[in-house]
Amino acid sequence: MQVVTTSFTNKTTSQKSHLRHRLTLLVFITAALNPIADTEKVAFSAEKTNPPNIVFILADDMGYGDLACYDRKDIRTPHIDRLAAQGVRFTHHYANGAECTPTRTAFLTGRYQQWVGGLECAIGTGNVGRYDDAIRLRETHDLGLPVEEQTIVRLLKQSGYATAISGKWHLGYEPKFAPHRHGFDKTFYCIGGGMDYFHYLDTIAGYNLFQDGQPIRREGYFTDLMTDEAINFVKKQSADKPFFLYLPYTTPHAPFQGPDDYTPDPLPLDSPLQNQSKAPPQTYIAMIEHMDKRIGDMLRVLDEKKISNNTVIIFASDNGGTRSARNAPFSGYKGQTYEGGIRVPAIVRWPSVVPAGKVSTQPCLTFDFTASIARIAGVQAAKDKPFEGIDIIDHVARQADNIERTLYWRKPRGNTIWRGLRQGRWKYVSVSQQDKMKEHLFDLETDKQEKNDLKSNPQHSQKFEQLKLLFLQWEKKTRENRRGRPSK
Ligand SMILES: [Ca+2]
Repeated sequence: MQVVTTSFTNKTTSQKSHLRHRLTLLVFITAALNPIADTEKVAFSAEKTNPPNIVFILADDMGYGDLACYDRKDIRTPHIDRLAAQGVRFTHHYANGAECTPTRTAFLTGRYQQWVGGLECAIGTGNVGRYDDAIRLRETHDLGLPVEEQTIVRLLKQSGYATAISGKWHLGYEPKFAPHRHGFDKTFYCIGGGMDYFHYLDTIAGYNLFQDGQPIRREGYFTDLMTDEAINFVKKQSADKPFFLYLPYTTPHAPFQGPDDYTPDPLPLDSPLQNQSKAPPQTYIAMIEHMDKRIGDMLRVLDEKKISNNTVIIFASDNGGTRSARNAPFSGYKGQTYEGGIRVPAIVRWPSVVPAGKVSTQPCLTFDFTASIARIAGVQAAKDKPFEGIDIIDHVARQADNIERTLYWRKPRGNTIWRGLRQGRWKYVSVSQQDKMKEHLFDLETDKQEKNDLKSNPQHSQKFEQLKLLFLQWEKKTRENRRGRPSK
């Protein structure tokens, strides 16, 4: 029987020893009284000497229906599927943002990305994707995640975790935003939103591969390089110190290059493979299958080190899929607040705490994992920057009933602003372009595809007005303190 912590606090050696005896006793008593109580009931009454390791794996632009365990028939993802079989798979999980940067901001800060300012849409090279706040911040070289922001990584490091990122950063090009300034002990990353997988150049031919803020030369397919770095980090960890590994893959983000698609010269900037909407289907599949294979290598290392039972693995995607993805059964794409742009796969495996083979229908967001990680590690947010998510891992570990929540999305890009709000079965969606605005009310329970707009239906017009008002109140609240706003 495995027993794990849910309320770790720093303990002295004698306290740990005492706890170990208490724990052993508790396990035997519980097992004797109830032979089937081998998971959540025991788990949440016991403590363990060490908090678990945490691995957060993020796919990039993976659609809701892009994995075999999410019903994609033409792809093989046995290792991610195994995580789902051994843990909980979420069917109502959402990315905090409809694009890369915002979701990463929300995950690391544990709060709506809107509070930070400038990071509500992907940071692009040149002026790609910018909007008012982001343009102002770029002009003063302030477009990125400021080191003054609270991150879960720094909190984990301060509490004794070894911390590493291997993968995609995308939270600022300026050196002052580099991940080693945010609490990561070890860093290996591509700095931008998408790059040639073999030559590490982005769409303006900027060099993207970095370590601790410095460009670094490597050879190989980026999915392999980052997994190898991560595996080396895990192999070096000692049993007496927990680790947090942030593993944000660039897969299956454009450009579309599989592991066997090496070319001596960099991909031309006008190559059709740079177009995120037009992936050759077999290349797209090869990219995901290779990521899955390498995740399998990581899982094997955890097994070899005999730490799988004490390692929480979280897998999610940073936003909905592009037109190259399978977003079924939803409509809409990356960048939009229709379900296809924000609802994504998510899986948690934590043997003996999180029940195996379960499916959760609890609506949840990326930053719920931040709240869970904080609780698991016994760290707390500053009073003036509380985490805004719920402890979703505790929720599924307890097999608690679904709770009603109100979830918000907002994504400006140029002059276009996408808005979204979900409350229970109801969804408010709007998109505005300067003075033009389209608004909708959908009932997700009967209309997953968001095709049947109910805002003008007299039976539901009150619900529409109520959700719209809620959204406007939230928008106003988050807008007032944002960086990048003109001073009053
Ligand atoms: Ca993305």
